[in-house]
Amino acid sequence: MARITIIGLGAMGSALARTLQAAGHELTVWNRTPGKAADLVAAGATEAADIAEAVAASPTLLVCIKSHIETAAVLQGLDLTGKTVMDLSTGGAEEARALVDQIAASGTKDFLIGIINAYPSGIGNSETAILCVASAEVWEAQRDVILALGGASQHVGTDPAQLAAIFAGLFTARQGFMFGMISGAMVCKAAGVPLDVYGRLLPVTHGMAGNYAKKVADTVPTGAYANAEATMQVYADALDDVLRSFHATGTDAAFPQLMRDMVQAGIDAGRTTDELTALVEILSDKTRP
Ligand code: FVH
Repeated sequence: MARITIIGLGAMGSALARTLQAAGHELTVWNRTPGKAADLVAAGATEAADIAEAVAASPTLLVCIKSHIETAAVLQGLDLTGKTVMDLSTGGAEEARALVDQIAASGTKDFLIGIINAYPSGIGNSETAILCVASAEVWEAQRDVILALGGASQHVGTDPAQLAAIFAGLFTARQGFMFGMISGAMVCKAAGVPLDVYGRLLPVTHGMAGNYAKKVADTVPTGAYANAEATMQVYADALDDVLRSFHATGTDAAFPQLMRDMVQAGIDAGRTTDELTALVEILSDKTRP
């Protein structure tokens, strides 16, 4: 079992700490505001008096606070020689790179930066995924710790800036579903559809959306957009129908209108018979008028 210092005992940091403690690791914990460590200490963890003591206590530091910016501020000026620094706080590409540069200047190139795809209640579950960038060596060394926190966790590369893009890509995909459900509930509510009926029907459409991940994987990497099962024009027509329903019920149509505007770019580019996924190519084209 490993000696690990957990820095940050908010909702997520506490869940990480509880899970690693239950897995038998020897924990030192620190939180900026005192008073959040009582249960962990009662179960055997040591509470550090300050950040310097917390860093000195273990070879592995696991930080989960507000963002990479606060992580950099907390670790500023500390000697990190011989340490592995794992930051599971969120942040953008620039901040992730700046953090890695700062900890390298503080004595260690051994970093792991991870994105937690779960709420605190999901920590320790087999289906929870923490997506990590780290060197192959650091991933191998820390893999068991990360897998204890999320059984579906993966090593996705070595560049901290790319992790921020992966987060942006996955978060956007997920939020598209969530905001879609919210917009969908609005149009149904305005039309008098019982919302328990709408709620029960959502899995029907989510099945199709889930399968779309395969369509993206089959077409985007290769550019095989021809022979579409449902063409760009089909989506344009369907979205026109959807917009008519939103307008007829006086429902805010901003979300379906955004999708319709994106499809229009494909139509304007003359790609009416291509798969919708061709929009990745069309909308990424910086020379597009
Ligand atoms: N909670 C969730 O569902 C999401 C799931 C996905 C990943 N996020 C990220 O996890 C990081 C921590 O989030 P959290 O849920 O633990 O957040 P809080 O409960 O609000 O606790 C915040 C902790 O951060 C500490 N903190 C804030 N600013 C500083 C600072 N300048 N210096 C040191 N520590 C700081 C705060 O300390 P305190 O206010 O108790 O003194 C808490 O420990 C986050 O990146 C999410 O995006 C969670």
